[in-house]
Amino acid sequence: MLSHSLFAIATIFLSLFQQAISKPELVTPPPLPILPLPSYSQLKWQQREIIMFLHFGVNTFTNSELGTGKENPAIFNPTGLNAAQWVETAVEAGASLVILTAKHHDGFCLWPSKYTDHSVIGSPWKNGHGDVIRELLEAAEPRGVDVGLYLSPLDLHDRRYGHDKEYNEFYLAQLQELLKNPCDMDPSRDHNDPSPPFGETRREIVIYGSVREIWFDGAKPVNATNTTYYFNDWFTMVKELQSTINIFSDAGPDVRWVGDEQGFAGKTCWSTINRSSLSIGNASLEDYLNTGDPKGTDWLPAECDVSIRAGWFWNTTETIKKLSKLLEIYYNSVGRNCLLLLNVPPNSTGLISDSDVKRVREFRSAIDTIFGNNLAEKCYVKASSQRGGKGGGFGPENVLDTDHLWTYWAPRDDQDEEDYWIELEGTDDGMRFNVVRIQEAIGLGQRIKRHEIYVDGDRVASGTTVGYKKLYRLKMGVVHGYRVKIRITRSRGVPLVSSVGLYFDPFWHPKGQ
Ligand code: FUL
Repeated sequence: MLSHSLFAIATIFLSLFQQAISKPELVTPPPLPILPLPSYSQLKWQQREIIMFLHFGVNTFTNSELGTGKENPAIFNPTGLNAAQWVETAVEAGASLVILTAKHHDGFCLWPSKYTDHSVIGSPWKNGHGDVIRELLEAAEPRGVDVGLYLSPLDLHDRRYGHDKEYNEFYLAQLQELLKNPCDMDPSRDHNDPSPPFGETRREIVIYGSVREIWFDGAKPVNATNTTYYFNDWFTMVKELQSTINIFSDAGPDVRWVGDEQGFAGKTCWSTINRSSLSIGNASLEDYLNTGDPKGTDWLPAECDVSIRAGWFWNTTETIKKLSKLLEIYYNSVGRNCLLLLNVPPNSTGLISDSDVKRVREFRSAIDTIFGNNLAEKCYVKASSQRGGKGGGFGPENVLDTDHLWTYWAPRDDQDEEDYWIELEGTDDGMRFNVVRIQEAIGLGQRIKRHEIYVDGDRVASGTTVGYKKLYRLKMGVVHGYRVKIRITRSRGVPLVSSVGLYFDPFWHPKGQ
């Protein structure tokens, strides 16, 4: 009898215990990622969307795109140089990073490098005491704008170019000058604040602080002496000096070239690619760079570099791209899962010309107008299924919040679903729009391979990759409808959609509309 009671009490305790430990299982965890994944710095980079390039140097004073290396440093005299004006222009463009040509192919250095005389030291500007990099860093820091540097591997001036060991030593020395962190020089400094003093003493010690991107250009003109670049040494040194920096080159390792200088990514554009198939300065790879590779083992997103003018350097004759061209570039770069690196070159006075500033303002204001009113926000949203059921944290309503990375709609992955879809239903009046935005939760890998968009049952657009951001300007122009359905028909694993938007773009007039 006693043993029966003891058994009953033990059973009650066991079931209470089981209930207690089963509770946490109610919260459904996120799905497994699909590799490769972005690094922390690559994710930060991706969210910048627009960054600004500043091509500036002796070419600015010779109306030339490609210097010879024989320019006299005395021609460099930007008497009105105002880096704060460059930074302000970047802010007006909505760019949070500016990348300056510290040295272009002609070898002239915009900082007082102690390894060469071919620099601002030999220029009348500030009597040879100037330092453009320091001025840019000092102007950018208070405005919360980050700085990146372009250090051309090709150097048409230096006599060591063509002698592999000597040139690579020289190049690495310049990288160390540019990327050494003040905290490492003075342990008493706060490591979380690697800010000024910048460029402390001319030629003695030049220390700049945080640099967010370094640009290794792939150009090697045929008539230049062949020189082997020790890329592995360079990349390793860069990461040693600045662990969170992104390294750009044709082949990464953090950001890849998009394969053209028009600012256009491929209609299909994967952030994944096989780095082992890439090499720097290899023209036959342009198509592969443009589209990426769904089977790629490396996360290496593309940056689309393009100039607001015909050339990279300011000159006296060139015209500026029209607003409609800049918007086309935006849709074909940012709207195709890439970053837009827009070059806005300072002139020979050392200022960005008024005409360029005006166009940059128009461009930003147009983007803000187009994307300022998301009609999807007023919609009721439903989906084919949802991970963890109602209240599980992965519902379709997540595509309407402001987090475009870590909250997302996830369908169930325990069934053989043929068709994943999400549907937005507007109010009684319906919606008038001509732009659709779709974003993937890329923190868990890029997945979508094919998708289609329907308005009230009619297909209005279809495409392949989505990635961080996919933008469609509808070919038929403005549509009026009540229900917008996005079908994902092919995907690596289940698709994870982080955001959807519907907009009216007043600048989009296809076929004479
Ligand atoms: C190219 C260079 O040759 C151009 O001068 C420019 O700097 C562009 C961004 O990259 O390869």
